[in-house]
Amino acid sequence: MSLARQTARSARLYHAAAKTLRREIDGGRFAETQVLPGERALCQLLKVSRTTLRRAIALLIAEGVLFHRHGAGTFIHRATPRVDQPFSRLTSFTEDMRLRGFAASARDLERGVFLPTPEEAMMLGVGPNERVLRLNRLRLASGAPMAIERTVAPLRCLPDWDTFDGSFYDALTARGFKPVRGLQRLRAASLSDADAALLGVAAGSPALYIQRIAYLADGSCVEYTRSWYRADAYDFVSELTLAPPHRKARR
Ligand code: 16G
Repeated sequence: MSLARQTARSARLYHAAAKTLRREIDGGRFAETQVLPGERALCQLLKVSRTTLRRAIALLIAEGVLFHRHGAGTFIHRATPRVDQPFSRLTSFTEDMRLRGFAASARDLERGVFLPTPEEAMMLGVGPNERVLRLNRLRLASGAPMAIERTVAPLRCLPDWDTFDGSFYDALTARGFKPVRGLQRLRAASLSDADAALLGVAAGSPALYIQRIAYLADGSCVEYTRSWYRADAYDFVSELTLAPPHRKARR
């Protein structure tokens, strides 16, 4: 192979490796840590040689995706996105993040089919013997952990619960179960040690705890979700209007 062709081939290889590594970072593969894994693990993951990996890393450092701290290793540059979230629109996490230019992703913490707890049955309006899907996920925006969502939904709305990927709302909509109305309440909470670790913040950090019940057009309930949003990443914003004036009752 001529020298020019060899150089072009190696450039293609490390650009492709850099692209894959960036996609993995955005998809949340290394969400729980800021330190990039060691060379050996990365070579295995990307199926490239050390030389290609080092060049890919150099490229991502030049692009500001990674940074090097002398003596400490290579780190992922992860500015926590700060998001203004309207409080009165029924949107999905994926949609919210897309609108703000972030790539939404999810990491399953638990996914399975269960009988509902009495609280879940009550919230969903299902009988104690109707099976429900339980879906607990860490939600990420361009690789940065933003929220933990614990969802239950009637299994009949998502019978292929074990194979769907990506947006829960998109999956429901594609199966004819589009959520069209929701009820939501929010309060302050502090994160448990385990949830704080998943979100990459100190134990006991504040969170916005949100409960959402969403309904289908026929009035039946399609999800009951409890979410813990990082308090340092979210501002919930709502529009205020004057209450309609009270009318005097006619005699
Ligand atoms: C939002 C909802 C959550 C819903 C999820 C679906 C809040 C507080 N919660 O995060 O109830 O299950 O979106 O997102 O807004 P997905 O379609 O991206 O999976």
